[in-house]
Amino acid sequence: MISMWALLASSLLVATPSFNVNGDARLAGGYISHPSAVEPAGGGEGDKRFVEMRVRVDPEIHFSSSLTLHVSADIASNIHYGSTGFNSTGDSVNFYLRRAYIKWRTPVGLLEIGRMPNHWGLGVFVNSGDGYDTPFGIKRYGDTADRIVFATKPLGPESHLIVAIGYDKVSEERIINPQDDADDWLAVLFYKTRTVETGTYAVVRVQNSTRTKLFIPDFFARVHLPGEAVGLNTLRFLRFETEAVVIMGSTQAAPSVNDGLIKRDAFMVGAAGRFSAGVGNWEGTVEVGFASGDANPGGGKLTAFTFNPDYNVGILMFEETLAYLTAHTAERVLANTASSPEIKLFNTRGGVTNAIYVNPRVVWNALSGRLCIKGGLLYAYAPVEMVDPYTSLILSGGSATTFDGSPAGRNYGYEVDLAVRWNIAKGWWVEGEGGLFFPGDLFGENPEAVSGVNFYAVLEF
Ligand SMILES: [Ca+2]
Ligand SMILES: [Ca+2]
Repeated sequence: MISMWALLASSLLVATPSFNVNGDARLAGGYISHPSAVEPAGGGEGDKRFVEMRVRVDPEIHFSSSLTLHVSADIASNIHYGSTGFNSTGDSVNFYLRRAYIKWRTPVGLLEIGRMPNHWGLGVFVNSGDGYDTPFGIKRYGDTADRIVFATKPLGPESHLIVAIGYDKVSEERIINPQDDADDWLAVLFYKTRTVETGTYAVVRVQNSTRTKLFIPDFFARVHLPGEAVGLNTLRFLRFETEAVVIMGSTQAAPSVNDGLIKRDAFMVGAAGRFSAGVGNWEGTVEVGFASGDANPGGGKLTAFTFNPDYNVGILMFEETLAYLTAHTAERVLANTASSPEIKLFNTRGGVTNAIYVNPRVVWNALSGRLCIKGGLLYAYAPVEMVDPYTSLILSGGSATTFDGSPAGRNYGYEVDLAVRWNIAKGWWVEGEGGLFFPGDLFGENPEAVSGVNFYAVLEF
């Protein structure tokens, strides 16, 4: 231990620190129609319009070639008008220090300590919220962990296998009581070459105050093959990516309506897979995904998995409509009964839950990459009936009903999306996107179509 501190001290003293800043400034806005048919029992709030702005700076201080301090702060994050779509995260802040952590490259591995981004695989379970790589929409949340983690290559610095172990204090994750910290113990096994990345991130989560003990293994794989590798010169690349996560164990930090605090078993499954191919200026992707549901959302076993809200699928179905309806439900259940505060977990914040979906997409790049046009189709069906805890447990005394009080259904319906991006200069772009969503019986009786448009102006530096 003493030699470790001596090493740290020497790496601090050898060189003069250098400094660089990354970050972005963005303006986003949108309009979403809110027809009366897609409306929670008790009435909705009409059409949504919003304009929001954010400036984020991510400075890095390099004390030496092996020791870096990473900081991330939002210096302005404001809603000018309205709320952020149906999916209301309407907090306005002037300065918020999101992250600060050190990365120390020791002779035996990489040590990271502090408040750092939490991300794994495709971001289905934990998602840093960084960057602009979602097919539609932008990321608004971002996971952060108070963590100490050590990563090393046990088979030598030239080998492909990475092993990491770590410890987190978590406070903003789902499936814990948000009023208290939980402990996460994590282990990662990762194998990486130029064409293949694969690994498993496994978490053991403990929260004594809520008798929570969960085991969460999360598998990820990505295979990226250049066209020549498969003997097809017209093909630019072929790519396959997948993530699959299971949450199992038991907890008392569970949404409950009129049941009091009891410990529940949990078994939840989420998975996504994408197959992509690039030919000339075209890129095609077929994405499929699965999130388990819970036909008894206020009690019994915990079985609903909700994707991370920064894993965007489409523009309207999950991102806006389901987010809006589930947020309303959580608020109303809390206002009307002595239910546990974890009923808030019913609010998806835009994440995919209780769904099997198919999302084929196509991207066309023109004018040497200046113009980018994206199109997508989204169809989803629920593995179990979508039961709304407010209408079913409070208004209709236990019969399985959906958001408007009609019998619970399983068809999400389908959505058509289109986006046009103009790349003005490197890291500087504007984009407009629009969607048309034809909801199925999962949302109620004969729901009308929902339409929406968003625009983004982003400057990354
Ligand atoms: Ca249940
Ligand atoms: Ca989202």
